[in-house]
Amino acid sequence: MTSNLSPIDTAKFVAAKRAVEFVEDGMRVGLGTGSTAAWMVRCLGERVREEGLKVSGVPTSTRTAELARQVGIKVISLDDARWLDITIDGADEFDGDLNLIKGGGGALLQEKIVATASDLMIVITDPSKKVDTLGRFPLPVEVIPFGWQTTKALVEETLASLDVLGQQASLRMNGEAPFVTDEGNHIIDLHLQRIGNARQMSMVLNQIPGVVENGLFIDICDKVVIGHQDGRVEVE
Ligand code: ABF
Repeated sequence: MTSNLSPIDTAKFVAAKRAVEFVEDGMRVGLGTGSTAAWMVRCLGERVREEGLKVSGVPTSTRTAELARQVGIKVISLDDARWLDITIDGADEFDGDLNLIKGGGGALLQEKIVATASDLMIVITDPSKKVDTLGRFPLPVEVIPFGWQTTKALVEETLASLDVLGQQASLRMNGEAPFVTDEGNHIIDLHLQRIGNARQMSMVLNQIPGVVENGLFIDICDKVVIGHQDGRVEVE
């Protein structure tokens, strides 16, 4: 599984491998989305096949569900599981308080529901995603398609009153058409540079009609496992 890995894939792989050591027999596991999380699904699948580990996985996207089935992980819905023992997922940014920006892959809604329903939420990452203050990565905001331009205008108006540096908002595209999430929604990416008060930003955004959820994960993550390109792993 790991021969000839690029340095960046080595970093993702070693973080994923370390994180799946937290999974124990019988656990219900939230399975994240993205390239780092895909390594975690493969590593967990390996434990299922080679050690006979028994787990039920709740995927956070259709792509993760497909990969989990391919590698032999039993897939169940969150409604079947109700509550999860652990979730392991990637992130786009994390700060010193383990607050996150997620959703660059477009799966933030299911990711946030699943992470919030978990006793332990572990983020796997490489060191490049650590920041002093969140906001360098564009903040994704999931909106329903109905009236999205009005919702975007309301979001822009709201930004003007918050502690941020940039204020540009753009509809995420997939080629010529708007990007569509697993729930049939669109994503507006906010180019803020620096989010002074992430908790306030998250609460204010979610009060705007038409906004379904935003990519700020505040007080949700418990641990960050950082993989390095030389194979070292740190746990924060
Ligand atoms: C998911 O995948 C997201 O929340 C985040 O946007 C993205 C990170 O992707 P990658 O691991 O490919 O950098 O975890």
